[in-house]
Amino acid sequence: MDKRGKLVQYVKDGDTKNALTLVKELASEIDLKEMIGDLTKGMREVGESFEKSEIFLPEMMLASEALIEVMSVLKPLFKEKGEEEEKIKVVMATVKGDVHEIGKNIVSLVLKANGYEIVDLGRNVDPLNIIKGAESNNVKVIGLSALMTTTMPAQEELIKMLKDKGVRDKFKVVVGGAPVSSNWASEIGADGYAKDAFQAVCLIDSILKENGGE
Ligand code: B12
Repeated sequence: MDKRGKLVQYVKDGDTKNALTLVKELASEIDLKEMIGDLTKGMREVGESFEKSEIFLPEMMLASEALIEVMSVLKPLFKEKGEEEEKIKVVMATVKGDVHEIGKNIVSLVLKANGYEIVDLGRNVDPLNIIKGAESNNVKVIGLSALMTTTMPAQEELIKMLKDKGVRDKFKVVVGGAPVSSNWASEIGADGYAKDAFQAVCLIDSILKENGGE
């Protein structure tokens, strides 16, 4: 197994100590995009083992802690673009009832590195608070993460609320998370879906371009 494979394995095993040693060693030679792709895949495999009862909640928690630590080492490698110019603001949140935040945090990091300003509202956020956050920060885009089939409907709920309040046109709503798909996005009337953080940048860039070349 190469070093990248080993890092993913340490994370999956929740072996934070070895994962940290290795990621520090790899940090200068790492392709961030591939690394995050590998780690995301690794964590989905952790989820599959959990589902099959091969591992239990404490192991899933250890793996997520290891990934959070690894991400804190990788974070400084994401350099922010466009320091001076006025940045387009994006609100990011994990929906109500859902505490999964690693994916949202990675999407936020990668968007930041690509010139967006992120207003991170956290996890388990009530749709009304997401709308309030979007309005008060004057954002153009709302990004909603949902990691469970049971919390995906909260993405739909938010879009309905925007419509009911007559402000649907003020925001572009993009959705993501492991169980989310482009079909789901169209079904609930979202403006787009991206399967990972890097595609999220392309998606938001293109939506905003369509919308008047910003
Ligand atoms: C780590 C993890 C946890 C951690 C979360 C820690 C944290 N601080 O975030 C802990 C241990 C706390 C946890 C708890 C639970 N979990 Co959990 N968890 C996972 C696991 C293994 C990995 C998630 C993850 O971090 N992946 C790594 C990141 C990088 O990937 P990602 O989130 O998919 O994000 C990428 C893309 O999806 C995308 N993306 C993400 N968000 C967004 C948003 C936008 C706008 C866009 C464009 C893109 C985008 O970009 C990201 C980066 O490329 C998943 C398995 C899986 N299939 O994902 C289960 C999983 C999601 N959990 C599951 C369950 C059941 C639970 C619990 C209910 C367990 C329990 N009995 O308590 C609780 C949930 C409590 C709650 N109310 O939320 C189930 C959900 C099943 C379902 N109903 O659909 C899963 C699928 C595991 C399984 N197969 O059974 N979990």
